[in-house]
Amino acid sequence: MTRRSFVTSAAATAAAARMAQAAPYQPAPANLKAREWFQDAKFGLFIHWGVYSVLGRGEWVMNNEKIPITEYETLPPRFNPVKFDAAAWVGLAKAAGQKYITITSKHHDGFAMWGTKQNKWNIVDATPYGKDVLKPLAEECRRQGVHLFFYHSHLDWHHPDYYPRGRTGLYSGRPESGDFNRYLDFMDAQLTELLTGYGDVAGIWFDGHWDKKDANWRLRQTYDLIHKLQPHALVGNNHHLPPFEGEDFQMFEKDLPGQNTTGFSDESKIGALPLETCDTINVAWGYNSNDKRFKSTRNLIHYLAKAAGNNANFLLNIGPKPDGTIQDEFVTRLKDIGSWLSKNGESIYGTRGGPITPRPWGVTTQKGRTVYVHVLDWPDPMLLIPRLPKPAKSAKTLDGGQPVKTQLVDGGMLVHLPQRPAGDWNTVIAVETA
Ligand code: H79
Repeated sequence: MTRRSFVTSAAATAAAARMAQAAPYQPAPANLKAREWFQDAKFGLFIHWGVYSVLGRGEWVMNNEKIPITEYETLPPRFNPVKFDAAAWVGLAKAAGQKYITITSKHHDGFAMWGTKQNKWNIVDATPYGKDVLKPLAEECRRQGVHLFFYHSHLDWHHPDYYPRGRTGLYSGRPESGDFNRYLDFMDAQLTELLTGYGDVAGIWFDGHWDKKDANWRLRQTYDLIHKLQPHALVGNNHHLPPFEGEDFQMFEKDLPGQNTTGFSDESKIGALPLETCDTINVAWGYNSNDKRFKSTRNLIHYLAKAAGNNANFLLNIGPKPDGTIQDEFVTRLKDIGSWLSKNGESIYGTRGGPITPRPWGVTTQKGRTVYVHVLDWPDPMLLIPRLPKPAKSAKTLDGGQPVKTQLVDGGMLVHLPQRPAGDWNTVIAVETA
């Protein structure tokens, strides 16, 4: 081979490799519109529900307690959620002021909460309940005007073709063999069912990629399939990494964008896509009967405001009980947040992060010419904030409409705060600017 022909063939190989790479993802107009809707919606209900709920020790119980598949398979016969009421669940989300629901279609245990035709490891074939729960939920969401996302685990502790295995699910007792591409075909077939049998799906929320960070997940192929079936569907992936090509939003788990209190958000640099952060009301995602560490309503409202002030949505989780009911501690908190939103929602819905970046005392959001100052933690009657980009014309409290005096001073703008009742959740000052 001459030198020249070597160079030519190397260049040809490189060109072929480039051709083989997927073209840059071009979101459809419907997808771009859905992203705007998503950012305006701001607040969603996360639901972790599966056969693990029976044990009441969270959704990681199979992995954490090293339960082999043979034993774990005794759970579906005990899962009979006769009190499941889709209308009540969607009604609760609405009462909380939530605009969308993201529910586990399949968590890491691989169990499908709908009547998948791809295997028998699903609610229709393996439980005494024998009914698809995603279908009535999808119908009820449509009826009540709530958008529906599916949380879908990449990781699977039950499927024999999830092989080679990753960092988790190592005690399931599966044979040490399997065909990962066949597993991915299975997953794409399941996703096709979800995207063709349940009406409009707002998006797919992936999780578990981190189990095998370096595997070839064929992400782009799966993302393209989703966008082909429903162009508006928003794809997000909780891989704790910066967004990959083909994704439509970026999420953070138990951390505000840019924070890393969990220890696994360090590589999730904030990208250009719409943002979402998710968190729990107590600690666990799936039902955990011993978990009494409930966050206060105040804390949750603050988190919602902080998410909005960081230009992100808040997806707040509940883990319903195995009988289909939702524990009171969750219901009361959700309703209290809804009551705060009924008076202060203007400072959350349809807003974007405000002109003043998040501060120890609180955050700002904005919509049009209005800047919303969320006073989360400030005991004194005066608050000094940086000058706004445009001069303030007037200011008032959002709840009650009490006029609020603002005053330009050296070093910023003084806000004369109204008297706030003890235990006040979040006093919002709406500042009209020129
Ligand atoms: O569905 C909920 C949880 O079950 C799931 N995501 C939320 C939305 C979740 N899975 N794992 N985690 C949450 C915690 C993640 C821990 C990790 Fe790791 C640290 C992943 C990678 C580093 C655990 C430890 C898995 C591998 C090492």
